[in-house]
Formats: sequence, C-alpha cells, structure tokens
Amino acid sequence: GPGSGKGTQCERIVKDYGLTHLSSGDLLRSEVESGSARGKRLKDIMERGELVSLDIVLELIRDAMTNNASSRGFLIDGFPRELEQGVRFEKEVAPCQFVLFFDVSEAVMQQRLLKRGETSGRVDDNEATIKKRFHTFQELTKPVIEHYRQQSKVVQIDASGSVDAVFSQVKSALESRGL
Ligand code: UP5
Ligand code: MG
Repeated sequence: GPGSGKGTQCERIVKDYGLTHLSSGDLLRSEVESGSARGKRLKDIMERGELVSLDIVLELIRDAMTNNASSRGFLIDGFPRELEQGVRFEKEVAPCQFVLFFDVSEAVMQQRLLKRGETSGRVDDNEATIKKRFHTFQELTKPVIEHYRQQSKVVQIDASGSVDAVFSQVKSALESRGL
C-alpha cells in the first residue's frame, strides 16, 4: 500500500542482495520531471491518486529492464498495481518469482505519508490524495495480492514495526527463497 515502506525496504535489499531496484512510481515521476506532454498527463493522474494506463507503465519497466539486461534479478517496487498489469507483465516480459507484501494499517501508512509530505514535495502526499490512493489500493491492487496468493507466491511481511524490524523479516523471507 501507499506508504507501507516499499521504497525504504527496496533500498536496503539492493544494498545486501545486489538486485536492480525499479520503482514504477519513480519511473513515472521522472517522466513527469522530463516536462513532456505525456508527463503532464501522468502528473494529473497521480495527483488524483488514480492509476496510469498499464501500457505506459509496462513500457517504462520493460525499457528499464532492457537497459539493465545483465542484472542478476529485478526488484520491482509498487508493481503490478492491477491484475491485468501482472498478467500482461508475466506474459510479455518475464515470470514473477514471488511477491513481497508489506502489510500495515492505513492509519500507520497515512501517518508516514503525512510526515513525509512535510518535505517530499510529492503532489500526492496530502490528505485528500492519500485517501484516494488507499481507495485505489483496496479496489485494484488488493486483488493482485489474492491472485499471487493462490499461486503461493506471496510473502507477507508485518510492516508496522521499525525499518530494521521490517528488514529482518525481509531478509529471512529472501533467504528462505534462495537469495
Ligand atoms: N517509513 C518507511 N518505513 C518506515 C517504518 N518501518 N517506520 C517508520 N517510518 C517508515 O515510506 C514512506 C514514508 O514512511 C517515508 O518517509 C519513510 O521514511 C517512512 P516509503 O518507503 O517511501 O513507502 P512506499 O511504500 O514506497 O510509499 P510510496 O508513497 O512510494 O507508495 P505509493 O505506492 O503510493 O507510491 P508509488 O510511487 O508506487 O506510486 C505513486 C503513484 O504512481 C500512484 O498513486 C499511481 O498514481 C501511479 N502509479 C501507477 O499508476 N501505476 C504503477 O504501476 C505505479 C504507480
Ligand atoms: Mg515508493
């Protein structure tokens, strides 16, 4: 979910495991920063807490993977956001080994995001947009977790504790999956 700590944990994972971290949200934000016409449209969608069309995100991720083709593995943060995105990704790009799900209450996520919003400058770190991001997460992204749970690919992490406490669970999960 928004503010669950995906970016924070991915940075730690990359340091210890040498995977390539691709954040779908960061890729979209750099497209916005490029100042292109498409970037302007993306900014409006993100400001509303809605999802950008899956073709755009798929293309950004595919390009980023191609540019790092020699990587030992990819850690894709904040993705897939909707069921069809995951199905298309696995069909057109690569199969998914497993999914890390950072489970934490909306109250905690909101608190983290509002705190970050004091300095982040992110267009979506405000109370109104956070509410919409939670709604999008419940409606569109939760079914993705169920989809991968049925395939026994979900590793659920209690993400309510400190960054270190969360990371120690992540480490055991990755090591039990052979990383
Ligand atoms: N923090 C982190 N862990 C903490 C801990 N254990 N204890 C205390 N504080 C903790 O963390 C958020 C904040 O909490 C930080 O200040 C951190 O220090 C603190 P962070 O690691 O940044 O959380 P993260 O889960 O990465 O939060 P983020 O805001 O990035 O999540 P979103 O899922 O909302 O953002 P994302 O960038 O993935 O997407 C943004 C938008 O892009 C979406 O709303 C959507 O419009 C669009 N999008 C798509 O349309 N399609 C996509 O495929 C992807 C994105
Ligand atoms: Mg993030």
